[in-house]
Amino acid sequence: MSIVPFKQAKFIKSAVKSKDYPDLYTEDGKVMIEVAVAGRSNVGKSSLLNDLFGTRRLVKTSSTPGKTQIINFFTLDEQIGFVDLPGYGYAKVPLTVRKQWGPMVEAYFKNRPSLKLLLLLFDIRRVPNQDDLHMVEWAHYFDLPLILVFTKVDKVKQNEKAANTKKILKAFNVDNLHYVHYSVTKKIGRENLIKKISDELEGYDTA
Ligand SMILES: Nc1nc2c(ncn2[C@@H]2O[C@H](COP(=O)(O)OP(=O)(O)OP(=O)(O)O)[C@@H](O)[C@H]2O)c(=O)[nH]1
Ligand SMILES: [Mg+2]
Repeated sequence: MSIVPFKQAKFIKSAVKSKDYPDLYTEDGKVMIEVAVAGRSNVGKSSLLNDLFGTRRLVKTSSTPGKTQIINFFTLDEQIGFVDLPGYGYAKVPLTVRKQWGPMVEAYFKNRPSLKLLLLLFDIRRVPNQDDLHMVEWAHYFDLPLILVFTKVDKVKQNEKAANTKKILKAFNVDNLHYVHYSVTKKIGRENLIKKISDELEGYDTA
């Protein structure tokens, strides 16, 4: 069972600095719990959010990596906040913007007590790099539960999917890492991810 219907998503605002983050409350006045989506540039963060929300263009996607450079806040069913974090690791993004990324994301983790879950997206065809490992370390440092989402699984064959999964989990070197395989194009993983998110957030006072 899902804790919310996953039906009605809204874009709230974009922000860089913590003073500009929105104060999000549920209808009955409780602080909304929040889920953030992180991962390398072009991994499919914005596409996954649209897929989860059942929207096509609410979250802006692009075939040009580095599209999302700011923190974008959404609400789902007036109950859960969702955040599309800017992707990391794209060399063609201007240096000034890349320099801003670390402090921006770190400040978000630090200054957002309502943040209760991180979805870390990872392309099933890649191997984790320093930035990816750093992201996992941050989640641990900030005591943030983490779900690893393998994206674009439509791009690999079944046996490759299994082999890559094993290899990537080993590289992340974290015990009991929850993970889900996902494909927006082939419609794989949505139900499973919703279930995992719901399980993770169930203890919090939402609905
Ligand atoms: N084949 C395939 N392509 C996908 C999938 N998900 C996303 N893509 C494509 O990957 C590209 C990047 O998707 P985005 O959702 O914009 O990626 P992002 O992580 O938000 O990128 P930044 O905002 O630049 O960090 C787009 O061309 C998408 O159509 C998937 O499941 N399968
Ligand atoms: Mg994006």
